[in-house]
This record gives sequence, C-alpha cells and structure tokens, in this order.
Amino acid sequence: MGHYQSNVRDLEFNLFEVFRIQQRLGTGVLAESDEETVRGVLAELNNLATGPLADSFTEGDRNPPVFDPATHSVTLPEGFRKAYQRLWDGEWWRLALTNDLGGLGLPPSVQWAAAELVLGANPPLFMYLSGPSMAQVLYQNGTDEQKRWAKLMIDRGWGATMVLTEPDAGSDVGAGRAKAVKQDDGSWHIDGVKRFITSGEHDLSENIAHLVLARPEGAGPGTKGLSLFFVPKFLFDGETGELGERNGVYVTGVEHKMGIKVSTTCELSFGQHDVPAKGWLVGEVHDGIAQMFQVIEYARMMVGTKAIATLSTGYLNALSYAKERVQGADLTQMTDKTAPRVTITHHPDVRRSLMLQKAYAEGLRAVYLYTATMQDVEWTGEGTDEERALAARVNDLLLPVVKGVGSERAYEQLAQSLQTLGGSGFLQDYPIEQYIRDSKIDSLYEGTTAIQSMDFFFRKIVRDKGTALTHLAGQISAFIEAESGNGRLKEERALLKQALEDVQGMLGAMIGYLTAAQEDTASVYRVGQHSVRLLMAAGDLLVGWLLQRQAEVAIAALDAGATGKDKAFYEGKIAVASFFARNVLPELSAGRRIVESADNSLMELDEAAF
Ligand code: ST9
Ligand code: FAD
Repeated sequence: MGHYQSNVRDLEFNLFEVFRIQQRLGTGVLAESDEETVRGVLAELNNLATGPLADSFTEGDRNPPVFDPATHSVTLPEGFRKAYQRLWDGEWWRLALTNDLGGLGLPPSVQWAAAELVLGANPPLFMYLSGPSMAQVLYQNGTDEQKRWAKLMIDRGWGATMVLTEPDAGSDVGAGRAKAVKQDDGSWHIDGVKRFITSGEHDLSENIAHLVLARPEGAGPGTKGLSLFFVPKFLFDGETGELGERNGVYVTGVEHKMGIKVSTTCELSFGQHDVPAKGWLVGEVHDGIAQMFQVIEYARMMVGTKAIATLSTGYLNALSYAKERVQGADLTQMTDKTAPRVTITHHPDVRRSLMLQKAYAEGLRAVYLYTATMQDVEWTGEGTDEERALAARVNDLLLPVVKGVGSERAYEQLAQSLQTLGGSGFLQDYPIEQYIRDSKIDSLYEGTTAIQSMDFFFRKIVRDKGTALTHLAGQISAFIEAESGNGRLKEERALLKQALEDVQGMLGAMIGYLTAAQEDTASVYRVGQHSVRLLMAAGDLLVGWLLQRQAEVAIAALDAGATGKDKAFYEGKIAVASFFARNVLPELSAGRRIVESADNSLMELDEAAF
C-alpha cells in the first residue's frame, strides 16, 4: 500500500449529505454533471492519487531536482516526471477551468474535493500543474491578443509561476523594487531579481509563463504602484505558439529546503544577463496587485487544502498503525503484570489524540468545502445579485481561516500523528516525518499566519463592516436554536453557543482597541497582539459548528437505519462533534479573557529585555 490514505467517503459525505451540492448540478454551466459524474470523477482520481501519484512522493523528497547553473536548467526525478505526465494525460488540468476554456463543468466544491486527492498524494504535482489555471487568469484579465496566448498556454501545456517576492519584499510585497520600462513596440523590459519562486524552472513543459509584479518607471510606492506583466521563458509566435528566442528571464539559484523538495523554489533574474526580459502588461491596465490577488486567492485556498489533505492522511496513517500496534496492558489492569497486552487504541491518551486529529482533519475539511460552496454561487451565477455578493464576501472572510488555521492546525496535529507511532514515527519508513516537513511551508507562503490574521481582522471584518461575519454568526445561531438532532447533542449545542459568544467577545474587545487607537495610536498594538488568537478561535468555532452540522446529518441517517460501515461512519461523526465541543470549545473562554484583559506591556518592553 502506498503512503496516501484518502477519505473519499468523507468528501462525498460533505458534498452530498451535508452541503447537498447535487441540488445545483445539472443546470447552467453545470448542465453536464450530476451526482454520479461527480462520484465517478472522485473515484477515478482517487485511484490515480493513491496509486501512481503517491508512488513518487518519497522519490521527489530523497532525490530533489538538480540545478545546472551553466544552463540555468533543472532536471526533475524520473518517477515524478512520469506521475506528472499521468496527470496531464488524464486531462486533470481541466478541473478548475471554466467551460469556455475546456473545463469539466464541475463546481468549485467538487474541484477542491478533487484537488484534495492530488494535494494529499503528492502536493508539488498540483503546483506544477497550475499553468492552465494561471492561463485562466490571463484570459480573464488580458487583451484579445493575450486571451489567445492564454489558450496557447493551455493547448501547449506550459507551466506558470506567480512572481511577487524579492529579498526585501516578502510579506511587504509593496516594497518590491523590480522595475518595468516601456518599449516603443508596446512591450516592457523587466529589470530585477525575484526570489523563492515556485516552479520557476523545471523540465515538465516546453515553456514557462511568469506572471510578474514590477513597478513601471515613475509609478508610485507600495502595492498600488505595481503592475502585472506576462513574461514567458521563451518568446513565441502569437498565432501558433511556436517557440522563438530565449527571453532574458533566468533561474540563477534553486533553494535547498526542509520539505516539498521536488517543488523548485527559484531565484529568478530578469534582464541581468545581457538579454532583456520582455514582458507584456496584463490587460494593458496598471492594476497589478488586484489582478495578482485573483491568483493569490486561489493559491491561498490551495495551500489550506494542501495542509488539510496532509493532516487527513497523517491521521489515517496514525490510526492504521494504532490499530495494529500492541503495547502495554489496559489501564484498568495496569497493576496486573500478566494482563494481556492490547493495541494502543485501548489507551485513553492515544484515543484522545486520535480523536483530536480526526476532529481537525474532518472539521477543517468541512471548513474548506463550505468555503468552496460559497465559490459555487459565483461560478454558477445562481441567486440574486445580493446573494451572490454575500457569498463572495463570506468566501473572502473564510479564505484566511482555510489558509491560516488549516496550515497551523495541520502542522500541530501532524506532530500528534507522528507521536501516535512512537519512535517509529521518527523514521523515514513511515510518511509522517515527510508530511511534517512538507506541510511546514503552508503557514509561511501565500502570506504567513500573522498576515492571514490581519487580513481576517482588518480587511475581512472591519472593512467589510462585519457583513459576512454577521451572516455567518446568524447561520451558527440559527443552527443552535433549531434544536434539531432528535433531542441529542443538547449540551454540545450549549457549548457551541458559548464558543460563539466567546469569539464575539474577543472581537468586541479588539474592535474597542481599534476604536481607542483614534485617541491613542498605540492601542492598535493590542489588536496586533491578538489577531492570530482571534483567527484560530474563529477556526475552532467553525470546526465545532460544522462537526455538529455533520452530527445532525449522521443522527438522521442512523435513525433511518444505517448499517455496517455506514453505521460506524455516522457514529464516528457524532462522537467527534461531541468530543470537540467538550474538549476544545471551552478553551475559547480563556482566550476571550486573555484578549479582554490585553494591555501594551509587551510593546513597551525594551527590545534588549527579550
Ligand atoms: C507564494 C506562492 O507564496 C506559494 C505557492 C505557489 C504555488 C504555485 C502556484 C499555484 C497557484 C495557481 C494559481 C492559478 C490561479 C487560478 C485562478 C482561477 C480563477 N484579497 O491592504 P492593502 C489587494 S506567492 C483581495 O493596502 P498593502 C487589493 O487590491 C507570494 N485583494 O495592502 C488592495 O486594494 P484595495 C505570496 C487584496 O499594505 C491592495 O491589495 N505573497 C487582499 O499594500 C492593497 O491592499 C503574499 O501572499 C485580499 N485579501 O500590502 C504576500 N489584500 O484595498 C503576503 C490586499 O483598494 N502579504 N488586496 O482593495 C500580504 O498579503 C499583505 O497583506 C499585502 C500588504 C502585500 C497585501
Ligand atoms: P517576512 O515577511 O520577512 O516575515 C518574517 C516574519 O515576520 C514572519 O513570521 C511574518 O509573519 C512576520 N511579519 C512580517 N511582517 C509582519 C507584519 N506586518 N505584521 C506581523 N508580522 C509580520 N513568493 C512568490 O512570489 N512566488 C512563489 O511562487 C513563492 N513560492 C515560495 C515557495 C517557498 C518554498 C517559500 C519558502 C517561499 C515562497 N514564496 C513565493 C515567498 C513567500 O510568499 C514568502 O516567503 C512569504 O510571503 C513571507 O515572506 P518572507 O519570507 O520575506 O518573510
């Protein structure tokens, strides 16, 4: 058996039993798909993911790409290349495309469920496969000529990158210094050095299209002075896509990393090698940061889903091991040295840890899929203008949760998955040590957790005037008050109610600190000290809510007579919702007290005292 343990049952449970996405299939842009097609897509991709895609997971880690500085080229390991080819030949790159560009006619909720399978099996494959999705962004924003280039990118299978970061411009993208100089023929010359560029060089495609943020000469400071440029590795014939001269963008270094080693992380030099790096202004408009955020929003969802996919396979690997590993006697017989030895699933602490891993793996899966159902609304164009606008705002609000909370909890809980294996977990015979190394990046790139938390508070709550948040809180309150679940889980609903009040309390205190900053600017530090705490608390609240929604569905299914594997599945759903409510949600009350009593002593402390 390969390393990847997927959970298609839970994906389908979310899609069809909880979020009931079948109701939107079969009409409009989704006319060609129904429940059976979706189940078929997931089954086929699952076979690929658990087989050929997972097979090169360790190979890519133990034999990382080889960079040749003389030719600025990179060679990827053979098994990984083959896996990529399987994905490409299976036309899985069509998943996230709209119908006019040859998409599969599936909504984002299904796209992301499918993405989880690839991201759990071998995440760098998904990143190398992002050329067509990036072409979609060029298509959406480009001139007519650039729309044709976008189609060529897809037809010819070109790779793509998103190019923001520079040595002095990481979180602070607006500090970027790469500049763009307009040429008489309407193109631009890009000049500068970018770093940490994913998929900046490889040998999987004949060409690579870089989407680059650079500052046109004379443009203002900060992110608003940046424009977005399309910079191909090779120049090409705009009608046929036939490759021409090498463009002046070269990889000048490939990083040695802790994890996702097969995903190249490149220093990319523009116009530093006697050949100009020619670029074209996307859409001929200077709206770079907003255009790039179309890519970033997708990538943040992808990173969160990657982390959650890894957490899930980590948990399932830990569970398989725990069911087999015999060690020690049952606690009730601990004084009897002749008592039979039991599998470690009998030990309360192992059970506690496994149930917490299950809670976050399944709860966060529900969070990203719920978020994806908000994207479904925009994708299908269903509902009124107001409904679509609200869904877009809720999606915006939830993206930092998917990305920020997904990545932090995955890394934290994967450490628990490893712990379940004892010393064996530390060995490379098992995949968990690689999961931990490969998933650490998720809390760093695409905006660190601190950046996600500030996005959540300042942009998605304060600037949104709480519209999306109020809607979501209303949904949670309505669930609590509906008292469904056939009289069960009453105490859990009360705990959820308290958790909602606690998150609202934290938020209230932080808005108070922000308001006070109008008189005393330093008061905003009290927000900055606790924005990650708020984000994580909101994540726990959402996990708690969605696990209870799942439990409600499970209770109905059991009452309707579910048997066999289904019975165990549904009982697990009720158990995990109850466990999370009783063991995690009460911790939010302590968090609220901490936020409510925040002062600024931390900020007043001399740096030397650290
Ligand atoms: C990276 C890549 O790390 C890692 C993995 C790569 C994987 C490969 C690629 C796979 C993806 C494939 C993609 C295909 C795409 C498919 C699409 C399909 C359709 N939401 O607050 P302000 C905008 S890459 C939306 O003043 P500052 C907005 O326009 C490196 N827009 O910011 C706003 O104007 P306005 C990742 C947002 O103080 C303007 O920015 N690096 C949002 O100037 C200015 O806003 C990072 O992520 C938002 N949430 O700058 C950097 N926020 O206000 C992290 C801002 O008028 N740092 N805008 O609307 C940040 O995010 C900073 O907060 C900052 C601050 C740079 C935005
Ligand atoms: P810094 O911004 O220096 O942050 C250091 C620390 O300070 C962090 O803990 C951060 O949270 C904190 N911090 C910084 N500013 C603030 C603030 N204002 N408030 C609170 N805390 C703050 N970039 C691309 O453009 N394209 C890519 O394809 C790409 N791929 C990458 C792949 C890998 C493997 C890696 C490691 C990076 C990649 N990046 C890419 C860059 C990545 O997006 C940045 O590393 C990330 O945005 C953080 O920037 P930084 O590393 O400069 O850290």
